[in-house]
Amino acid sequence: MKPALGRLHVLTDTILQSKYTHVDLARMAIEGGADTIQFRQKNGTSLEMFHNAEAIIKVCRDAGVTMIVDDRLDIALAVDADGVHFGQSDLPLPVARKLIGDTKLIGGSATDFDELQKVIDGGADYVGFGPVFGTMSKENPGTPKGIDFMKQVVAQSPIPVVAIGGVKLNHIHELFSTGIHGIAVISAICCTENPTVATQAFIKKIDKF
Ligand code: TZP
Ligand code: MG
Repeated sequence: MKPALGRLHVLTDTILQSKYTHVDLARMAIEGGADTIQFRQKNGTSLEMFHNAEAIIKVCRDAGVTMIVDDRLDIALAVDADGVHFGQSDLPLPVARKLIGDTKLIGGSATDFDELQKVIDGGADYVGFGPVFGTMSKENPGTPKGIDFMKQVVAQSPIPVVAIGGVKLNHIHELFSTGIHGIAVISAICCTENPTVATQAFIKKIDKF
């Protein structure tokens, strides 16, 4: 059986903030109730990434939380992560599937319907769709799609939709009302004084759905 795809994916980030390490963020988010951690390290050496991923997978395993690695299939394989998340310019999804196997999760990012179709056709287990709202956390994120657009995405998608981009606490109700499976968050959790408390607040609202 594949690992569970959580409803609150916390993406670790040490570029937008430097108070907490990737591992700190994973630990704090899990303490707050996050059910999926996406290790997302955009710079540094492969060795650093490996060590970070090793520490995070341990924390996740101890807590029974799903751990996905962004971009780097090699790191995901090296630590036996639960899955990998790819953008449209990463390896083709069927190639990733061949390498990582059927027992792991593959997520693919999409910003429009063409990209959504590619993610579906590529055999992904879920799509990360966005940006739903304005975000400063990614270079060239594309135009914010808004709630009505997300309803259409959910209607078109045979695989679970994880909404990403500028998601804040006050969006939870209308966002989950579209039928999305979950959300993925960076700044509203990682860039707060206390990521554990921020995660708790998200989980409390998500749990109502
Ligand atoms: N992909 C689309 S928007 C985004 C990514 C990785 C950034 C999400 O970060 P934030 O801070 O939750 O807007
Ligand atoms: Mg990527």
